[in-house]
Amino acid sequence: MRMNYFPYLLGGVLPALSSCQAAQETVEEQQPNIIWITCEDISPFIGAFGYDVVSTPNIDQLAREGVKFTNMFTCAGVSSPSRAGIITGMYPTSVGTHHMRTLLSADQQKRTGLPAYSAVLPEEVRAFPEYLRRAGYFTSNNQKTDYQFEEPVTVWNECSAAADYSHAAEGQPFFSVYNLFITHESQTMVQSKHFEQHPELLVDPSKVELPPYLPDTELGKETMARMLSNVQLMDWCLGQIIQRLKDDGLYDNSYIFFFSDHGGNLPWTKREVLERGIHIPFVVKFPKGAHAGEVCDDLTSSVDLAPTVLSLAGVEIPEHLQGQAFLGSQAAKTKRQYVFAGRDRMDEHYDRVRSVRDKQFRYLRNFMTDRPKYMDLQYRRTMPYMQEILDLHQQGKLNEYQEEWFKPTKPAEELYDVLNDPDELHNIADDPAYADKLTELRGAMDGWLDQVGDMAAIPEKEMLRQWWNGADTPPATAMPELVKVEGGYQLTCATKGASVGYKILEAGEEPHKVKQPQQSYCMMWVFAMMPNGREVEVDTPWEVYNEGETIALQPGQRLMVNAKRIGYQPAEKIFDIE
Ligand SMILES: [Ca+2]
Repeated sequence: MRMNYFPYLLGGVLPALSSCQAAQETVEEQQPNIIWITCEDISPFIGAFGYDVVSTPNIDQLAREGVKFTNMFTCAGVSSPSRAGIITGMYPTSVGTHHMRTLLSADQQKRTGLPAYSAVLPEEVRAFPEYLRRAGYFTSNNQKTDYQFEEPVTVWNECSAAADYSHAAEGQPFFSVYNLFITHESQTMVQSKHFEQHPELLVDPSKVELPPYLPDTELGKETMARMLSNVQLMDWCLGQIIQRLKDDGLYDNSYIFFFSDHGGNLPWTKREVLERGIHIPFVVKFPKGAHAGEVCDDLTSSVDLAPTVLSLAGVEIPEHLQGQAFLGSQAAKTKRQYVFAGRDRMDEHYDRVRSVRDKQFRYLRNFMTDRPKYMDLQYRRTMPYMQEILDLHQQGKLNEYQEEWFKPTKPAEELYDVLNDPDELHNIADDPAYADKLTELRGAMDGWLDQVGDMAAIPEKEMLRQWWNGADTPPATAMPELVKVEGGYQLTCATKGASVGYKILEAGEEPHKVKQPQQSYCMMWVFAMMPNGREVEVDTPWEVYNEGETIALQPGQRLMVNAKRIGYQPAEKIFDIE
């Protein structure tokens, strides 16, 4: 049986995709500007990706003027672990950022019995924008982080609802991220009032087709139509940012990435390491219209984004990064044969699933076979459609595909032919015709787990105990020391892996905030109805301290210093210069 929920996955719809020119060329431009426009929680529900129930003219235009990547996957099907992989270039399962989420709310702490914590990353691991800053880039993030750790002050020049490329110094290259929040799962439950001019759904529920693993009901269609309406509103937001870049004369010479932080966001889609949870829309527009209109079907992973940006920026990719660059002068010589992903605790429920996918098949390994695939998450139960699915399950009204979610146990292994069965309805792990493929993918997963490790082998509380040396709170970063040298001052920090930032204050000056106009379509804009142009208070930026660097300071000036190893408590101090 063939299902064509995503029609672009079927052969013959798109021209043959054999080679990806873009990935094979080196880029001459030195320190280009790089802009990321990211959205939340969506599979490729985008016109340019063959999903024509929605109207996404701005993204479609970007895809026409750039390269469309049809095989991009995230390392997790949910925000925090996925975003941790993106910002570090490390698999979440490898460094302890795999549980959703670590910075738990007070309510979640009560339900899990866990404290809110920042993952303690290996000493060498950094949030990659810090490498760009060391190379002279201005970096800004507007504004969601959700990295599974509180980032050091050295990662972003600006991280707020006002963070914007326009604050870079004259001629300074920039890496600027804009997160568009409107397509988040929460907005499928209760739509933002931000678009009061569109009280009606922008997508006709009668036109949408629910996937076969979800019950076909009026409420289901309305929920999907609302999700798709939000995709259209997101496209409008993206269009506003593109227009600003054009008005500022930056569009033509910049790299512009568009992608979702993972897939979803209907029930049984978000949080899964299936196509519907980790396959994302992904577009890269190159400077000067290079490669316009090309389509690349190479397998790419979100863990590759950090090394790819470093490669484009001409910054040497650190050895420890687990992703591989697919663009720029340091692009990997060998293309990926597989992409990998994991699913672990979601809110108050544990699971442990690992996924490997090649260009046609997905293999899943379930470590917790004694539990259903369904997780009874309190948060998701607030979605009316989820309630309806639970009611239909109770009444025995779900079909066999839909009921699969609620079976009390799950098989140890699953295998899907995702090209011919994109909804992953038919587990062929026991089919002798696919025994060779099963053996191959099993081996690929074993190889990956051996190579990068799997922190989920350790219970979460034990992982914390080891990180925190048995204490109830994280270790503290050592207080930096200021040393007078010829020509100025140098800083040292005894904690290995600490990032050190500093600000120079004038005599008598105290740390303070400044006002900047909001330029955002992120959480505060969607949740709090904060209009753009309104002034928000933000911190003044920190400089990144490079080891061995001498800072020139005058008597009377003050040096404010902040040091932090990721996962440790920061150390902050103001030195008065005599
Ligand atoms: Ca998300």
